[in-house]
Formats: sequence, C-alpha cells, structure tokens
Amino acid sequence: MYTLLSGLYKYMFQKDEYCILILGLDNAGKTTFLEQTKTKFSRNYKGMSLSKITTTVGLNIGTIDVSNARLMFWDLGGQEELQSLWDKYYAESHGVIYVIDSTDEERLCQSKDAFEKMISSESLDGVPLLVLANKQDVKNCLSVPDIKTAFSDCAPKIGQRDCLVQPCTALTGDGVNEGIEWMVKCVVGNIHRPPRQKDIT
Ligand code: G3D
Repeated sequence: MYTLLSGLYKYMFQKDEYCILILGLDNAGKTTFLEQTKTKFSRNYKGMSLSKITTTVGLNIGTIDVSNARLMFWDLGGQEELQSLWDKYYAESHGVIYVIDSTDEERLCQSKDAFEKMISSESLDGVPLLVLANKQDVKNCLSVPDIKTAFSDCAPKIGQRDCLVQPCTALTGDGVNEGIEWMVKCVVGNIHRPPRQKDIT
C-alpha cells in the first residue's frame, strides 16, 4: 500500500530534475541560447530582448519542464579567468551543452582547448555532450563538418559518451528544439547519473 501511495505521490507531485551546464567561450551565445530555450519551453515566459543580452559574467540560471523531466540550466561565464570555476559544477551535472561561435575562427583553437580540458575531467564521465555550432545565420561561418574536423582529436576523450554536434542559431531559435529534445532523451536514459527528485511547486 505504501509503495502504491508513494508511487502515486511521485507521479503527481514530483519531477526528475537534471542539471545541465552551458559552457563555451565568452561571446559564443550561451545566454542567448538559454533565453531562447526558456522562451520556447516555458509557457508564459517573457524573455528579455535578445539584443540586450550582454556576455555572461558569473552565472545565469534557468529551468524548463519537458514531459516529466525538469532541466535546470547553469550558464557559466566563459572568460578565461572564469573557466577555472567550471569544474566546481561537474559532479552535480547530468549533461553539458558546449556552445561554439561558428564565426570566430580565430578563437576556435582556444575553444577546442577549453572543450578538451572539460571533457578530460573524470567528474564528467558518462555525461552527454551537446555541442552547438552557433551563429549559423552568419554568412561564411564555420560549418558543422569544419568544426568536427577542428575538434577531431578530442574524439578519444569523448569515448562512449552520447555526443551530438548540432547546427544552431540561438538568435532566431533554429536548432534549439532539436538540441534540447536530444539532451532530454539522453539524460533521461542515462543510468550512470540518476536524477534528483524534486517536488513540483
Ligand atoms: P555568451 O553568453 O556566450 O557570452 P551572448 O554570449 O549570449 O551574450 O551573445 C554574445 C553575442 O553574440 C551577442 O551579440 C548576441 O546577440 C550574439 N549572438 C548570440 N547568438 C547568435 C546567433 O545565433 N547569431 C548571431 N548572428 N549572433 C548571435 P552582441 O552584439 O550583443 O555582443
């Protein structure tokens, strides 16, 4: 009887909560992506004007509900001095969204180094990685194959983890739904990182 009642309570009043990190160099479009995600997935959310977003210093957070899952996003600052804080969040995270500025060929190598350092952390073993090739609206930007080639020597470190490189334009929302839906499917199916149970408020 207790099991039945607690199962019913869980079904009605609890969600499985997953923490998703949004990482990448400064100016990659992390905050724009987060705002676009909240606008698309939260009913009644009135997003801030995307043109007013400035680069992340510190931490932006956001929460969305998709089916029975609650995704809590932590958008961390990407400046070099802030990257040293990223690993403080790894142990708690269920997924990583890594945003690349596809127009910034000059800093692509820097972005790859930050990505490689991040995936080398044991605390992220088994965590799904969504890599967003952002700013695809800009003419002559780097394509997904260009980015895959530039990041190809990271492949052994990615290992068996779920990983998707998704073209995206955070500014217009293109590719946002596909990326989030993929991430939800991966974190829900990931037996290595069980969710937290959260009462619905
Ligand atoms: P960050 O949080 O990674 O630092 P932001 O990045 O979200 O603050 O975005 C940095 C700049 O990139 C912003 O421009 C923002 O409008 C722009 N941006 C983000 N996503 C896209 C995109 O998909 N396409 C284009 N063309 N621009 C994008 P400003 O001019 O405010 O610095």
